[in-house]
Amino acid sequence: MKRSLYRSVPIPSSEITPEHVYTNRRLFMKAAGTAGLGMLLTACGVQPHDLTETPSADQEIDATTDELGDLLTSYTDVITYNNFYEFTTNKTGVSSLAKSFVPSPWIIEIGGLVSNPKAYSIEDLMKKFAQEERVYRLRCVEGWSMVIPWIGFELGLLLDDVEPLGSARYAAFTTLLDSKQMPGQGNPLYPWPYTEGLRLDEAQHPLTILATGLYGQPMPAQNGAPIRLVVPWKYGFKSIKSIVKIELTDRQPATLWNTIAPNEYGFYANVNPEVDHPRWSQATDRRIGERGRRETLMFNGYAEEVAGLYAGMDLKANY
Ligand SMILES: Nc1nc2c(c(=O)[nH]1)N[C@H]1C(S)=C(S)[C@@H](COP(=O)(O)O)O[C@H]1N2
Ligand SMILES: [Mo]
Repeated sequence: MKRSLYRSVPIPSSEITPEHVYTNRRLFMKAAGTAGLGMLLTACGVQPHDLTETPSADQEIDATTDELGDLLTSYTDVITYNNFYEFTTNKTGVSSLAKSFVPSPWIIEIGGLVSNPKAYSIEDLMKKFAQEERVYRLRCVEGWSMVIPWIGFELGLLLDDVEPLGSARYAAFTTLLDSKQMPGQGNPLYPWPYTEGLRLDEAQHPLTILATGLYGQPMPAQNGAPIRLVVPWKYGFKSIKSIVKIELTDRQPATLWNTIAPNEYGFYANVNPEVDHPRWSQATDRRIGERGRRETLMFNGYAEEVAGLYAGMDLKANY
C-alpha cells in the first residue's frame, strides 16, 4: 500500500481549500483498473458478497490514512459492521443476510424538477463518470465511526447532466423496495422504502459522492451495492444505500428517520459535537478498531469545506 498523499502536504489549515484536497486525490484507476471494475459490476453472476477477504496489496488502495492522518478502518470491519435496516437492525448480522442480494441489473432514475430526466444503468454511470478513490470518515449517530477508501464520483456531475430547473431546491433519494431480497422490509415499524434528502447545494457540493465501491472493490451488498450516497460531514443515516431514484423537488422531502423520530433525527444531521442527540451526547465517537473514544470534530472534520453552506443558520434549531 502506498502512503497517503494527503499526509505529505503540510499546509496551514487556513489555506486548505477544496482544490488542495482534490488535487491530492487520485483518479481511481488507470484504464485497466476501470475496465476491471466495470466488468466486475456488469458480468453476470458477479457476487459482491464474495468479497470477504482483505484485499491484497495489489488492490492499489492509494491511501493508508485520511487527510487528517487517521488510519483506514480495516476492510473486515467495514464489511461486517453495518447499518442497513433493510436486512436487519443487528449490525453484525447484515453481511450474512446480504449475501444473496443481487445488485444487477440496476437502474437509477433521476427526475423531478430537471429539464432532462434520465434513467441510467450502473454501466452507463461507470462509463460516463470517472470513478475516483476518496478517503472519507463516516460517523454514525449511534457514536461509532470509520475511515473508508470509497470509490465513486461527484453527485454534482450527475445532477449537471440532468439539468436542474431554477425551482429545484432539494434532492430526494430512494432505496430499492424489494422485501424478497431485503427481509428487513417486512418490519412494519419503518416506512419503507428508505428515503433521504439533501438541500440542492449540499447535493452539489464537491465532497458529496455517489459511491460504487470501496477498498478498490465493487460496493459490497452490505455497504449499499451497487450505488450509495456518501456525505462525509453528516451523520451516517444521510448516506442512503442501494439507490434507485433521485428526484429534485422544491420542498424539503420526507426522510425515513425524520418521519419516525423528528426530535432525534433532523433533516440536516450535520455532525456536531455541541448538539446532543436527545438520548446521548455526540461529543465523542468510537473509531471502529480503536480502543477508547475520540473527540468528534465539527462537521466530522470537514468544516473548512462545508461550514459556509450553513452561514447564518442556527445549528441547534437546524440539527
Ligand atoms: N437504505 C439504507 N441506507 C442506509 C441505512 C439503512 O438502514 N438503509 N443506514 C444508514 C446508517 S444509520 C449508516 S451509519 C450508514 C452505514 O453505512 P455502512 O454500513 O456502509 O458503514 O448507512 C446509512 N444508509
Ligand atoms: Mo448510522
